[in-house]
Amino acid sequence: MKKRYWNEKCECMDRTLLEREQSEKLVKQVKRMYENVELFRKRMDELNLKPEDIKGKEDLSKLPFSYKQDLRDYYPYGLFAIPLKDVVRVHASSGTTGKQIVVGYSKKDLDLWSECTARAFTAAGLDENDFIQVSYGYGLFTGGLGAHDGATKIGATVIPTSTGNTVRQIQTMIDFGSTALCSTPSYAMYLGEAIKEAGSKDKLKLKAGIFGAEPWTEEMRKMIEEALNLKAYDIYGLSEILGPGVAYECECQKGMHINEDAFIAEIVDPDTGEVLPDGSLGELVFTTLTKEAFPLIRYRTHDLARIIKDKCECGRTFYRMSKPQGRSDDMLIIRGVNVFPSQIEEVLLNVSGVTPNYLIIVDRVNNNDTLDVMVEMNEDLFFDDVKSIEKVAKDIETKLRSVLGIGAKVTLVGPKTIERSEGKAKRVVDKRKLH
Ligand code: DLL
Repeated sequence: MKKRYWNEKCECMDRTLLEREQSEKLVKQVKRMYENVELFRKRMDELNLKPEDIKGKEDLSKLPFSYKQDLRDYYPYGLFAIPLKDVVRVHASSGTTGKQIVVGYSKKDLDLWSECTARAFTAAGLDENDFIQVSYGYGLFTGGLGAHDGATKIGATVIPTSTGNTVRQIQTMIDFGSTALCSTPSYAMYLGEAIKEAGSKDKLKLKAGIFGAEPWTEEMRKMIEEALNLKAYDIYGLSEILGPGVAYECECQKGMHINEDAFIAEIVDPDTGEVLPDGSLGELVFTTLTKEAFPLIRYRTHDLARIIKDKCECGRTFYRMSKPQGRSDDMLIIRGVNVFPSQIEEVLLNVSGVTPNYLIIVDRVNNNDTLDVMVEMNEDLFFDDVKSIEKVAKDIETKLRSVLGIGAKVTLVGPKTIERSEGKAKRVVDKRKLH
């Protein structure tokens, strides 16, 4: 029978037991960090807190938050909790703004990481018979090597293509018989377009795709599934906490199970930091329970999501997180109104004649914010008459106004004119920052 779980004992553990274990791990982690991480000790002292004051999970909210800025201030190794000789790997992330940050892993941390991604692959129905093509970037970005080690752990054959060279990616996929693809959802869309153009969809053997590293909608899932003829699974993670594999989707696809034996998730109000009631949408905060080299307590991710505590039909007892609905720091304030790129994407995905390739351009003209959205037409609309094209543009403008509450100017552009990304897609140009 096909294996449904990579680690049933852990993934389906009785919650009382799981939470007791989380508490025990938290107590140890706090003590270890107090002894070894200067910034953490300083923050605890400022709050008049001693490690002994933390007796379990129930005391979590007493602990200080940690922030991306801390990683910048203590760059490169100032937050590492073990001697550098025991660090066996570093990864880095630059994000779209600011100085890069560095994170590190001990041997045990790498084991934990591959354990987490192995669970994700197994949940997507993959095993040692599969050929997993890893088209996330290899290098300092955690996507490539993170997926690679998990795929190796389940005994699958890894095809480490990394990003780029789309023609060769597709050739490899066909010739080597890839049964699974790991990439950003935007690159999966791009591969889908190229495959359609080459007329090679029926040569594919793909059955599953494990996509993450950027926000994507349910509508995009359908498009990718159709273009690549596979079932698309979401995977979540961030360099600071682990990389891919912090949370993963099971076959029910109603949120991503958080690897709670290794991480505790909380949802807080992004402005006040207050822990929000169950089911609220707010900022995800993670605490690592067992990581050795680079542990973090109450790390503010800026990702906006909900925690789902209902029982999942798959049998896993780990709580789930909803798809992140954007980042609190991605929010654009346009003429005083809060706008998330994901709101615009959702509107576009529900209009026929256009593709989800778009660019949001925000500027300030005569002290007034302007919002322009460039959207690519599909071939059908492109060859239609001007009147039909204008009608679609007006239709999108009306829908955007009703969803966002402010007006936007929509320009429809020809197919394939908006630059494609092989990694995370760049959807927003905020020219106000350049003035
Ligand atoms: O993107 C790690 C990763 C690689 C995850 C491959 C999944 C697959 P960073 O470059 O540090 O790490 O970026 C982390 O990306 O805080 C989210 O804002 C976003 N993100 C990651 N996964 C998802 C997802 C990797 N499934 C940041 N849905 C996070 C939405 C995601 N956003």
